[in-house]
Amino acid sequence: DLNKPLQKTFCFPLVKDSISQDIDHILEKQSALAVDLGGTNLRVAIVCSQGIVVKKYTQPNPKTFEPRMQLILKMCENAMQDAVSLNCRILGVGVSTGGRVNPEEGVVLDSTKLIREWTSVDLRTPISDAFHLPVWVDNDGNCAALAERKFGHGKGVENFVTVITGTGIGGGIIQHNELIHGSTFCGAELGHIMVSLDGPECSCGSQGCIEAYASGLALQREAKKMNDDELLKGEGLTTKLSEPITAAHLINAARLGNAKAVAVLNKASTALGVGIINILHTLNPSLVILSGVLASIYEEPVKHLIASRALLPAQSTKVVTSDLEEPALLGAASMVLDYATRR
Ligand code: ADP
Ligand code: BMX
Ligand code: MG
Ligand code: CA
Ligand code: ZN
Repeated sequence: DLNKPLQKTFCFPLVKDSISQDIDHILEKQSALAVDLGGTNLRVAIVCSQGIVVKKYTQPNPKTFEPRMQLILKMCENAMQDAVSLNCRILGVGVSTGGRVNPEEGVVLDSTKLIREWTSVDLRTPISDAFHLPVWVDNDGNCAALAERKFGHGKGVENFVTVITGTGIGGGIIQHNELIHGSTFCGAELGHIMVSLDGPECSCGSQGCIEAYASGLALQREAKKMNDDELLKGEGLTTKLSEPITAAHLINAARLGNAKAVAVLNKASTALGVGIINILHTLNPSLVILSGVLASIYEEPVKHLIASRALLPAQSTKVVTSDLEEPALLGAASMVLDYATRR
């Protein structure tokens, strides 16, 4: 019966071993090891070919080079071991990282203060030496775009951009179905679109970048200032909070009607929206995909701003929030999976 599922135990005694090996092979899931290095977190995951995160490991991204390299290798080693028992066959390693990356060489060319000691770093050689696997590396925002193209709202969309909010703001551009890296691998650094001549200092060393207004770190900076000035306290709270203050505190305060918190979020949304309009007027994509922890907060204000301030033909640009859980990780995996399934 051809419709019966394959059964490992059903086989002819004489050729049992070769058949069961074949079936084991069929049942093995073609998978990728994915790594994502951000301003806060270091993540490793086993991702199978359908884009499902089978297992994920998260650690704080170490502040210096040596411990960071060691932790990457250690986390990958653990994942490689787990992949065996999960019956996942790892075809290669995909690395997503903050910073300007030369993907042809697998090298991080330079990075902002968000990831220190991360300049002229060859990631391909040590990882491929350790695991005897092919390694792909690209910028995290670019990886997020690859994930949207393969698994997300970007499927079948010829021209789209994605903006991902974490500690910083990452960007990725798909033009004619392909990533844009630019002439010196500095294209699609959308977080550093400047929307004011002065404005808050950015971790890149400049001022007025959208990242300096609207990133997780920027909102945390504002939340801390408000807490110091005793302006973060909400209903029934009379003193300063002593716990570590994050962007989430600011968002919470705004939800509770704290006018100052609302004003800070409005400014952040406006900066991001104006930045995105600049992207629309440069590339004229048909779709903008927002992702990361703050995406859903920014979606409506960004749409509103486009409707009121973009040039007429750009006003039809669709803006959506990503439905992918981990775009950068999934994009890192997609570099492996796309290569492995190429004929
Ligand atoms: P990265 O890739 O930069 O390491 P993540 O995507 O893991 O970062 O996001 C971490 C950032 O998001 C931190 O700046 C953190 O403060 C912020 N963050 C985490 N959870 C929340 C939340 N619930 N609301 C707002 N910000 C958050
Ligand atoms: C910074 C920059 C970008 C990155 C973005 C998002 C570095 C180290 N990072 O703008 O390359 O895409 O942050 O990164 O130069 P994340 O930390 O928010 O994930
Ligand atoms: Mg990130
Ligand atoms: Ca980018
Ligand atoms: Zn900047």
